[in-house]
Amino acid sequence: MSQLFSLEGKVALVTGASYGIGFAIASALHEAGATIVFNDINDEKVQLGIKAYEEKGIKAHGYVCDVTNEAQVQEMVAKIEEEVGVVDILVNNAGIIKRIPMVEMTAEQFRQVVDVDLNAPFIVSKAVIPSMIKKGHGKIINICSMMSELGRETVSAYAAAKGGLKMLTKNIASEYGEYNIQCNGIGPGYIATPQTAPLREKQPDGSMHPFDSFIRAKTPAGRWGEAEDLGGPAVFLASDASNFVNGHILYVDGGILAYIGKQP
Ligand code: NAP
Ligand code: GCO
Repeated sequence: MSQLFSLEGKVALVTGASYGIGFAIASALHEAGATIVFNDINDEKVQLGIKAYEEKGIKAHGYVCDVTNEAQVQEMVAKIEEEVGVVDILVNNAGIIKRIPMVEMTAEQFRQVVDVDLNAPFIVSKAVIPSMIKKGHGKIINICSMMSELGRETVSAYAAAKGGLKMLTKNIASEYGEYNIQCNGIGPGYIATPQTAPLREKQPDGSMHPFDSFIRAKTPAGRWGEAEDLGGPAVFLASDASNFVNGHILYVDGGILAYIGKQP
């Protein structure tokens, strides 16, 4: 059974993985035996990431690449194939959010979010699939969100992108399943990372942020998720243990989607 979850001999590319959820997922994939490749948008962040991986005993291969830029992505994937090996596992993790009331959001701001959160997973998946087909197998994991299923105030662009990412996941699964490529999603709940730090900041009087209290009441687990909570699900979807799982969004949310919420 342990062999089913082994990633020995596999090359895993995790986008935007200098820290946060991507870093935690890459660390878990390494523990299962994968060789880790990651990118970030500038060399400073890539170097910070390489150092952080080294501190965990992981020799990660870092590349500077803006995942919204198709030429940069194609060049990065070609370099990875030359310097490390063909990408067996792709985790489309890089993402941004802009919390702005929709009627105050500019079209450019909307486009920026969709560009990173939806267009980029298309661009990077398109870059790695041909070699996966040649190799006869591949795993693509798209990091979706609660907002792939639910909306809330101020996150219109993000929800539209993550909803689209859910359907892109299902379409890649449909179009490339015959080549033994499985494409699935992970839908994290509310995870304590830099992206959600503004939602957890203590109030001036030292009290909890209202959103912090709200999420704890909406989560049966009664807590925010840790990035490390996503490692096991990622190893499962990256391994042979999930070879007949395709087009599925695995929600790792402490039960938020199942729960009406604690009575105040
Ligand atoms: P984060 O802390 O903001 O990290 C995002 C990462 O993506 C950073 O390393 C960032 O690099 C990178 N990135 C952004 N734009 C990029 C681009 N154009 N090219 C390359 N890298 C880029 O976010 P996180 O909380 O770890 O979230 C990671 C993923 O999980 C995102 O897709 C997010 O939507 C999703 N997610 C998060 C939560 C949560 O509660 N935290 C829940 C569900 C889903 P820089 O630092 O250089 O900008
Ligand atoms: C927000 C949060 C969420 C989380 C995550 C939940 O402002 O509501 O940032 O969007 O990041 O996507 O799954």
